[in-house]
Amino acid sequence: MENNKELTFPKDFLWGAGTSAFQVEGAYLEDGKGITSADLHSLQKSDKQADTKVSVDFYHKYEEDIKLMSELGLKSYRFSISWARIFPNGNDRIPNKLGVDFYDKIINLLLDNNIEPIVTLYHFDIPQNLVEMYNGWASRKCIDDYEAYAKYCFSKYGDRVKYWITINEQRVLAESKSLIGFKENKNINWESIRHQMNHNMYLANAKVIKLCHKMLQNAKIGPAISYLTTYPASSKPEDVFYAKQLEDIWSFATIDMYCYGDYPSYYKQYMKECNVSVEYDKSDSEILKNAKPDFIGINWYQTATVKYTNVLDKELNKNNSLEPTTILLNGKIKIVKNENLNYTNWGWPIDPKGFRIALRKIYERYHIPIIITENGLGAEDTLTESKNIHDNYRIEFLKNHLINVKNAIDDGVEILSYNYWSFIDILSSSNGINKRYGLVYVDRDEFNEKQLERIKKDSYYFYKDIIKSNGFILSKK
Ligand code: BGP
Repeated sequence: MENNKELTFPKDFLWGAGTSAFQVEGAYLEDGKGITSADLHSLQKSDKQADTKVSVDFYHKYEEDIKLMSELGLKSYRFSISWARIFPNGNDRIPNKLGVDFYDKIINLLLDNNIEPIVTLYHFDIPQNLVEMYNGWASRKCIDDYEAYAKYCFSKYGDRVKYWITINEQRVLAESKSLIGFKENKNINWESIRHQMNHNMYLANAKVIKLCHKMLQNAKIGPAISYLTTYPASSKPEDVFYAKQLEDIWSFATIDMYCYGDYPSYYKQYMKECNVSVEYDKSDSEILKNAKPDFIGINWYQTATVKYTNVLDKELNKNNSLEPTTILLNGKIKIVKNENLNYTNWGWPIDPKGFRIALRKIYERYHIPIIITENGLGAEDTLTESKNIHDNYRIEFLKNHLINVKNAIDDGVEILSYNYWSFIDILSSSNGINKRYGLVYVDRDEFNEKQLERIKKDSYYFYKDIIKSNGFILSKK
């Protein structure tokens, strides 16, 4: 481990943890909530893994869970509001009171426990009715409905919520038909419409940032992106170029659009290569250029090692992890194993030094504050007879990644908050409950909910000590 200088973090650093509505709440149709694309995405796999019907039932257990957050000493909790709890059909004239009250209680309880709410407005779960009505983000109507939803949330919770996240990982959404909500239609080509959906989400993000700045002078708002940092498989120029190209196309083009309000030329070139284009006019350009995020939310898990192959095989590997053999960028590249790194049993490399590289790259390119909105380890945990979880692997992950967060801060990167993913075991977007991320274990398995008992893992106690010492104990490890 690198020699650790003083590891005390900035005094007002927000030590946090995160979840998202569809992955933690359950009660998927309770108290008036409408069904969402994320519900359907999860219900499609109900025969293989847990789904959003119950998940870990935060909807009924939030008081117990927020008490656990308080005991942990959290300074922030990143969670999402489910659009369909507020407006069950996505664009109802009257909000759903029981849904509105639920988030009111969450926010009040967090603040009573000195925990800063960091609220994501949209985390993969568009109300399905909007997909049925106009194919969701394929239509510009979705921009208006999302803006109306955001305006309601700002008016209702803006007196207490200071940190807002517009959209979680829109580029990832625009690659997943089932998560984004898309109705197959023989007249619509997915490859081209998904770029238009992404464009409409850029417009929605910009309009809601502008609205937030107008309505809530003291709030900070920004998007959260999935940032896959890349390495070239060798010093061969084509490996180096395509490692850059993947990072640019998948991550920097998105942040370029958020921060500068236009597609960078390399992205326009890429769209030409893909024979796709997006319809946008002068008014779009003005909207996009006039909305600047106050921070960038970074969801960071791994690095990818990129090899130029130029094979035409577009076979993406099946279980949605970037394991070797993943072919991307129109068959030009392959993600290969990095012999210098260990891997999780879901094929994700563990690369804490890569985290420091990632944070430096983002900050030195955009020079705006960062909130780490997600960083964590999905693993199969074992509950012992004496009801303990000795997750030393997660403690190692947390320790080494936080040391590199501090190194990045010492390098000059402005980081406002670190939100470990996830506070409590949640539904993985792709792999059910057994891909456990939580600091708190939930005693259920894929098909048997049991009592959903909450059990603190060893990593919970480790993180608690880190928070208590404001990171100082990391230098003693
Ligand atoms: C991010 C999502 C999170 C979470 C995380 C882990 O893309 O924002 O919601 O799902 O990935 O990925 P997974 O759940 O597939 O293990």
